[in-house]
Amino acid sequence: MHCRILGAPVQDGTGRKGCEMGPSALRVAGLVEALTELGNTVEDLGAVTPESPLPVSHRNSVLKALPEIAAWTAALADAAYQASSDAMPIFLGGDHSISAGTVSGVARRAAEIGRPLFVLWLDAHTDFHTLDTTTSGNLHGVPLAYVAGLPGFDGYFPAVTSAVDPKRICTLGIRSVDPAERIALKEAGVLMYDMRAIDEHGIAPLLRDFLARVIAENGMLHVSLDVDFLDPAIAPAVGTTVPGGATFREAHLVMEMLHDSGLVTSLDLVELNPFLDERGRTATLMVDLTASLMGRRIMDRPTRSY
Ligand code: DIR
Ligand code: MN
Ligand code: MN
Ligand code: MN
Repeated sequence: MHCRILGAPVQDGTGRKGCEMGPSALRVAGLVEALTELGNTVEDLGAVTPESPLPVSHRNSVLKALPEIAAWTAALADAAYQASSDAMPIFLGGDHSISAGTVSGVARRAAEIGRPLFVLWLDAHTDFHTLDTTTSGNLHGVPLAYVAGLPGFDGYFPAVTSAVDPKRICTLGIRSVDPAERIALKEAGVLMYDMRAIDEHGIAPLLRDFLARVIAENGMLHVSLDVDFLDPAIAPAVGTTVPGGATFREAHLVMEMLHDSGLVTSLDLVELNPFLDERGRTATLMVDLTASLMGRRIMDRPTRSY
């Protein structure tokens, strides 16, 4: 696989500073080396440069850094579209607001190729607010609603040229949903597997069902991995920890199944705040999970195993 690494040092989408160090920490933790060892070719394109923020005001007065995040979204959408021409882009956040740009860019690419884009959202949160419904004002809470084409972003964020069909979105690991998101998710028909579903059924059958749908439609698959998908006990370096997250083995199993499926065409690694880390352990875990997604395994398996 040919991988293109793009840094997106964005931190204005959260209420707290530190995510701008995310790309550096992932590089220091050995991301490029891990990918190369697995036989991939890696092109590190460095950091994307945001467009100039244009002043805007919005009726929702709690919104934070709207011009800045809009400018990043425009630049990242362009960069993602370019980088996905003939390679697998890996986007290093930065907070989760970067996915407004990364996913809309790869969605434009998928539409051009003529294949449907599916999105696997690995997160404690659903990030399905609109600019009107967010009560925290943190724009890392809106990217999934934006790429799904929900109304209210027009005139603030770049126009979405190819929205992702909400029915092709699977959120997994969910354990924090705000009231307005709950309503919007249901209305849109987003597939939601919360922690209870994982506890009751196991994570493998849930993911297997979703991957079967991607295969059935010959889809492309974007994976967006938020650090807080993981349990805070193993991944403390994130501003919005929620107890009861995915275990080390559940997370690796997801990554190994994704690798075996051969379906993943782009990846976000987001919300890492190295300032909150214990000697880089969360960055190292994120790199190890990426390695599992890109083919690192304990033993070879006799059969197709997802
Ligand atoms: C909450 C928390 N739903 C909000 N969101 C996120 O602020 O909108 N935390 N994404 O990581
Ligand atoms: Mn542009
Ligand atoms: Mn998120
Ligand atoms: Mn989250």
